[in-house]
Formats: sequence, C-alpha cells, structure tokens
Amino acid sequence: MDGATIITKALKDQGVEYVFGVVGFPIIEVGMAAQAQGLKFVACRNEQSACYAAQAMGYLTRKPAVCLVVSGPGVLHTIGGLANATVNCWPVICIGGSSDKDQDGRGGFQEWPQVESARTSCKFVAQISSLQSIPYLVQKAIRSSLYGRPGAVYLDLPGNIVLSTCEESTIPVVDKIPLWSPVSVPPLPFINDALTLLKQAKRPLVIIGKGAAWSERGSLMSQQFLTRTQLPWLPTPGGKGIVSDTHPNNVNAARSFALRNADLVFLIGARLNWMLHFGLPPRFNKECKIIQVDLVAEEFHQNIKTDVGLLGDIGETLALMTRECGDWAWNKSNEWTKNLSENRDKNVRTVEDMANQSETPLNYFAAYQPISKWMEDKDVLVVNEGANTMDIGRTMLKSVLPRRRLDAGTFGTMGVGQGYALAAALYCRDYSPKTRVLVVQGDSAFGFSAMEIETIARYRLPVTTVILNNNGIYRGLKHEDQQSLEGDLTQLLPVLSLSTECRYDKMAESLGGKGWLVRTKDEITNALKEADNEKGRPTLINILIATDAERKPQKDHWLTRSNQ
Ligand SMILES: Cc1ncc(C[n+]2csc(CCOP(=O)(O)OP(=O)(O)O)c2C)c(N)n1
Ligand SMILES: *[C@@H]1O[C@H](CO)[C@@H](O)[C@H](O)[C@H]1NC(C)=O
Ligand SMILES: *[C@@H]1O[C@H](CO)[C@@H](O)[C@H](O)[C@H]1NC(C)=O
Ligand SMILES: *[C@@H]1O[C@H](CO)[C@@H](O)[C@H](O)[C@H]1NC(C)=O
Ligand SMILES: *[C@@H]1O[C@H](CO)[C@@H](O)[C@H](O)[C@H]1NC(C)=O
Ligand SMILES: [Mg+2]
Repeated sequence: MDGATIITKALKDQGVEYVFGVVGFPIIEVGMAAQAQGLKFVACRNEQSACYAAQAMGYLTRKPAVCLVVSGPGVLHTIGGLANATVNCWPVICIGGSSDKDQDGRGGFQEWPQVESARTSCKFVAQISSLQSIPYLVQKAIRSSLYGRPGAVYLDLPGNIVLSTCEESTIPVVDKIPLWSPVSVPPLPFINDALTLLKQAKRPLVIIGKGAAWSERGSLMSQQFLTRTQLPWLPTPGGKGIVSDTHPNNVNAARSFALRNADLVFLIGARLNWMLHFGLPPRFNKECKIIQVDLVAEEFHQNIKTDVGLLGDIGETLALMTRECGDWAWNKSNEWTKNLSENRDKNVRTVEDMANQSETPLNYFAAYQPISKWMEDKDVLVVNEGANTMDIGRTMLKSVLPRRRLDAGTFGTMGVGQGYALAAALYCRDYSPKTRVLVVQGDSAFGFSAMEIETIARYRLPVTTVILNNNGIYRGLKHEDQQSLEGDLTQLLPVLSLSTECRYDKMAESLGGKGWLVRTKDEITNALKEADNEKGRPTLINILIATDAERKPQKDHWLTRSNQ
C-alpha cells in the first residue's frame, strides 16, 4: 500500500468526509487516492479559499474537513486560514506536501520550513516520517482539532512518503475516536454562587457567544435557560442564531446601552476580547460583575476580574443551572427592562427609517431591506463579509437558527466569503437540502475570493451572491468624480477607492453563473426572485449603492480606536 492510500484511508476511517485543495507536486496522488477512498474532493482556485472552505465545513458539520495543498507557497497560502480557524475555534486539518526528505537543506523544489511556518497558527503540527506512523498521526490530528477548544492542525507529508509502499499488514490499526470531545461541568457550589449573583443583580445581561454554538446541547440549553429565567440577553456576532433574534428578551438593538449600564454580565461562551471591548470602561460599567462559563480556564480573569468562573461544557453547565434555578425567574417589571426596551425601540426606529428610504443610489439599510424580506419565508445560510456591509448585515439580516451565519469573525478576515460559500453550498446539498446559501459581500471583500465563483459553477452549486458595491473599502468615489481625475493616480486616487461601477455581474456570467446589475429596491426583489429559479449555478446581484452611504450615527464602533 502506498503513502497516498494509507493517509486517505486513515482519514476516511476516522470519519473525514470532505477534502478541499489545490493539487500539484507532490500531492496529486493524494487527491486521487482521496477520491478512490470515497472522500469528496473539491478542487479550489487558491489555497486561501480552500482552507476557509475546509474550516467552514468543519464548523457546519462539527467534524474536521481537510485542506490538501502543495509544498512551499501552497502551505504558506493556508497560514491565514489556519490562524483564522484557531482564533475562531473552528476545526480544520491541513495536509501539506513537502519536498523529499533526502533533499532537506539542499534547495529542493519549493523547499520551505513548513512545520515551523504552521506552528504558530495551529494547536498541533507534525511531520510524517514513516508509513506506519500515519494512522496514529491522523487520529491525533482529528483529536487535536476537535477536543477541548477546536482549532487548526497541520500534518506535513514529504513527497518521498507519498509514493513509497509497504505491506498492508504492517500498518497499525488504530481506534476510530468519537467526534465529540468528552465534557465536564463545574461543581454545584459554583453553580449556586453564580445563581446567587444573578438573583442579586439589578441590571443583569446575558451575552451568548459562539462557544455556545459548538457545545452539543449549547443552543438548546441556552434557549431553555433564557426562556426560564427571562433575563435580557444579546448575542456576539458569532453567537447570532444560537437563540433566535426574534426571542422576546433579545436586547441586541440596545447593545451599547446594555453593555454600558449592566451591573452583572453573564458570558456564555463569549470571550472578553476586542469584540466586547475587553470588558472595560467606558463600554462596560466599572462596577460590573462577571459570571462566565467557558471550556478553557485561561479565559477567566482575562482583562477584568471574573466573579464566578464556571469551567465546563456550555450545554451541560446551563442544564445544571436551569435545574438549580427551580422556578426562579427575573422579575421583568422594573426600570432596567423599561430602559432597555426604550433604547431598543428607539434604535429599531432609526434603522427602519433608513431602511424605508428608497432614493437611489440606495443606502446600505435600504439595500438590505428587500434582501431581509426575501429571507423571511426561507431557511437561509448567510455568508456576510465586508466592513459596513458586514456590520449592517448583522443588524438587518435576522438569525433564527444556530450555525446559519458565517462572517469575518474574531479575526476580521477579508477573503473568507466565496470559500465559505462553497463549503456552505456543499453542506446544504448533503445535509440540509431545503437551506439556501446567500452571500452578501462588499465589493472589496468579494475581490479577495471572487475566482471561486468558477469553482462553485464547476460543481453546479446554487449560491446567490449579492454585492453591495460602493466603489471601495468603506466608501468610494462617484463614477464621474473618479473619471475626472487627471494626473498620477497613485498620488490622487483615495486609498479607499476601487474601480467604479465594476461589472461583477458580468464576471459571474463569464465564469458560468448568471448576473444582474441593479439599483433600486424593486430590481433587487426581482433579481432575487429570478435567482430562486437558478437551481444549478451561482448567481450574482451587483447592487450599485451610494458611495458615501455611512452607517447610522453611533456612539460606539466595533473598533474603539479607529472610526472604521
Ligand atoms: C485579510 C484582510 N485584508 C485587509 C483587511 C482590511 N479591511 C477591512 S474591511 C475591508 C474591506 C471593506 O470594503 P468592502 O468589502 O467593500 O465593504 P464596505 O465597507 O465598502 O461595505 C478591508 C480591505 C482585512 N480586514 N482583512
Ligand atoms: C475564521 O474563522 C472564523 C470563525 O469566526 C470565521 O467566522 C472567520 O470568518 C474566519 N476568518 C477569520 C480568520 O476570522
Ligand atoms: C415584580 O415586581 C413588581 C414591581 O416591583 C411587583 O409589583 C410584582 O409583584 C413582582 N412580581 C413578582 C412575581 O414578584
Ligand atoms: C433608567 O433610566 C432612568 C432615566 O435615564 C435612570 O434615571 C434610571 O437610573 C435607569 N434605571 C435603570 C435600572 O437602569
Ligand atoms: C417603515 O415602513 C413600514 C412599512 O411601510 C412602516 O410600517 C414603518 O412604520 C416605517 N417605519 C418608519 C420608522 O418610518
Ligand atoms: Mg465597498
């Protein structure tokens, strides 16, 4: 049996289903062996997208997918994706071909210290040094990517291993490991300390983070806990959909107000990193107490004091808390509820007011309105990427189910869009056939992964991409203003500008999809309706929006230091 067969068989035996990659020396045979083993092989156009697709698939299916790439630059193109997966706690296994071992240090083709390059971005890295070690290392890679906090792993596969052979009987047989990590719960006295603090709070707030999406019963138990206790809550961006946005005590529209005034915050699988402003004033109340449930002890006391740290699985810990609560519930008739609702309603009205406008070019909120309406009677998996495009998307596109929203995440990565869409479309095809995939991207964000439209077309997948095209990063110039610039454009053209009114719709058509160029709400609605009828190819709706359409005026931006 040869190395290519042994490694793909080991992956198959451990339950891997999908391989995304770009082939070349020395892993063409590995790709072929993967197909021969019955693994689904998806050939991407760039390793960056392949790595993003693999990690999105890992998150959606809750088992790692593989990203298979060539030596040197192939592996280096995955580093951003691997880092992203680790920062975002998503599982992915990267397998990189490398130059033959007997050429080490001699200037072999695409020779590079790949293991060292991958190490800082991964939970576990190893070079495969013998055919017999492959089943152990593959099992360890799966375990490392999934157990505890999920993340990226890297296996280095030298070219000489791929092609060498041995007797099948000499290959060790290792156990297939369960894909669910073992779970733990905190001791009861800690649970009761947490409940005591919750009961004493005058202005409590629960924050649901994406950790709750990973725990097996995280979503169900979060819903039960919030329904039982009636506490006001909001999601982090990655936590959207774990509990439906339509849940009555969701105060996300009053986010800034709620964070600033809460006297107790209960963090459920949410980290106190930049997304929650490190838990510090002025965004948080200085006296605010913190209860936190997390899988990783190092997250407690991060940036500010944790008053009660609950170390354990989120679903199981919340199940215990709900049980220990008995019939206690937060009494909603009070000023905190009233203040939160008032603030929420005011913000909802401001957003509605902007979304109700119809003058062209449309502002972001207005462009989102028909999209949001289109989603109302559908089950949609949304991929959302950009700056304004993504932030406003978090407000305008409702999340009602867990794992139905993929965005640039904790790492703020542009370039994930079409790779995520590719994985999402395959996931829906294989696991959730009634779910549609919708991508909403800024024009800059789209450019990072646009070529994967060809991949999506090649596999006949019905992904609908909507581009909110404002001619640039955050904002751009009007067509006439950009045309009238004369002189050295490297000096004159604003650094935020991209080409004006680019025909991304035609690009999609040239790659095997269907495209529309639109400007008004009715045109958006009609294009979405027509896209509904395209069953086996990508569609792209290019919306020319206002080049200076800003977000609604807000006190607090996501990034505190920059107004971007
Ligand atoms: C890999 C990477 N490169 C660069 C950036 C910096 N950046 C942040 S948002 C953004 C693009 C925003 O423009 P667009 O996608 O058009 O959305 P808009 O705000 O215009 O709606 C860029 C390039 C990043 N976050 N990630
Ligand atoms: C990385 O993974 C996260 C998960 O949040 C995903 O949402 C994000 O878009 C990806 N990109 C990065 C690096 O953030
Ligand atoms: C809730 O609080 C209000 C106002 O203080 C009070 O009138 C009401 O009796 C309380 N309800 C319960 C169930 O304790
Ligand atoms: C509610 O708002 C009022 C008016 O701004 C303020 O005086 C009061 O302290 C607030 N109460 C709570 C519990 O937030
Ligand atoms: C927006 O339009 C809807 C439907 O016409 C209307 O019900 C709503 O009151 C409007 N909202 C605002 C703030 O104007
Ligand atoms: Mg833009």
